[in-house]
Amino acid sequence: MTLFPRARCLLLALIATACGGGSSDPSTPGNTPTGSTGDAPTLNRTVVLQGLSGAWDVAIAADGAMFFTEKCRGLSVRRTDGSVTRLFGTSGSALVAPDLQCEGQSGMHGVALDPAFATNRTLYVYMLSNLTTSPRTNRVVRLVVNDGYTSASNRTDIITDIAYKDVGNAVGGAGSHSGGRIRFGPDGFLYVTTGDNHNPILPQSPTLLGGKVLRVTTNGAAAPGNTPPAGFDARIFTYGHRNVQGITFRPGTGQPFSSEHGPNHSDEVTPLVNGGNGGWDPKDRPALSCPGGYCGYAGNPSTMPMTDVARFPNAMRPSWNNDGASQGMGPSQFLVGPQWGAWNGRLAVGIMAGSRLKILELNSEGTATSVIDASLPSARYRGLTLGPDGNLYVVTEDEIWRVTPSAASP
Ligand SMILES: [Ca+2]
Repeated sequence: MTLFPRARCLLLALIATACGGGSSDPSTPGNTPTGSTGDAPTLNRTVVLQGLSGAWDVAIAADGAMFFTEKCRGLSVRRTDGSVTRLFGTSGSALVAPDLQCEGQSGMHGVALDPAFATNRTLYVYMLSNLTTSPRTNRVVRLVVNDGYTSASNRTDIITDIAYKDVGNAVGGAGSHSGGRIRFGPDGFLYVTTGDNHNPILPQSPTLLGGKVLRVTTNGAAAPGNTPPAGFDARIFTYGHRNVQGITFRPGTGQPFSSEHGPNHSDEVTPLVNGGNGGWDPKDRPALSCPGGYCGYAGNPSTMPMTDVARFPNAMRPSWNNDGASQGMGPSQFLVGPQWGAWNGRLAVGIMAGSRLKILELNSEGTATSVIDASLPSARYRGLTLGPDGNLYVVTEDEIWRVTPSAASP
């Protein structure tokens, strides 16, 4: 492992494509291992869309059509000729969703294409809806888009009971911690990430769907093979999460990895295990002062850990946490294909408040052994998707980029 002093790193940034972060032992919580820079691919960035408002996620069809969401507007599509149609959302959309709500962190979030999209034209979005009141809920909605990408139809709400923070309180406003990334795994099932709503009981609740990763069929039913503990909702794949903003699948093994915010410390990337507990439990901490009973912001990595191995000795261990501080970890996406050179198989993680893209090298257990910053502009890295063209699509608040790699010469 090569360590570069900061000044040299800045200089090298002019000619190389990535620079190392911190240093020291990756096995020690709070430390960031440093990667080498010499074998990174060259990254060419194209701004595909700009002037967006609260852009959140993107999905690319095999023919190049680009679906994207904006939190307070809904789902749109950019055709390959560059023209854009608002498909599903607020007034002005081809299919209006009068129940779509936009509040705090919540609104229209993830978008995913059905594995058979090319033939069934089916896709899915995650959104806050007021169809269920007191409290409102987050939903997963299935849609069909026509061949010309000009209209959406056949709305079917396949999950209607994902917890939502309906009322603000001392620790945050309504709409906080809604999760919202949706991705199909290589097993053909839809993984749905949710958040804890600042509700102390949600992450460890066996029946409430906040603070979870769900694994469901295209009808929203529990996927066969889920193994949550007895008494749990059968749609639950993993539980004990805080606010999962990213999920991606390791090439080769297909293991899902999550990425989620920490409470002012300990953003986490976690290799998920079917039925596993992420170890987040922000309740019943008598030593802490917990407004509304939510201890999530009250402690430190020892007194309010993101992964409480004292309470839950078998909790899933994170493969990496972010410097002991929270910098707003958002989406994650494995990079796949020879065009990525030495980064083929590495994990890209978007950092929002920290405004950068991290590239993690993982060992066979999924533990990060190298972490570097990609040489890309500062931005809120809100969404990441690998397109069928092998390029990385990046969603910031107001733009979508296509990042095309060129592998370094051997
Ligand atoms: Ca955890």
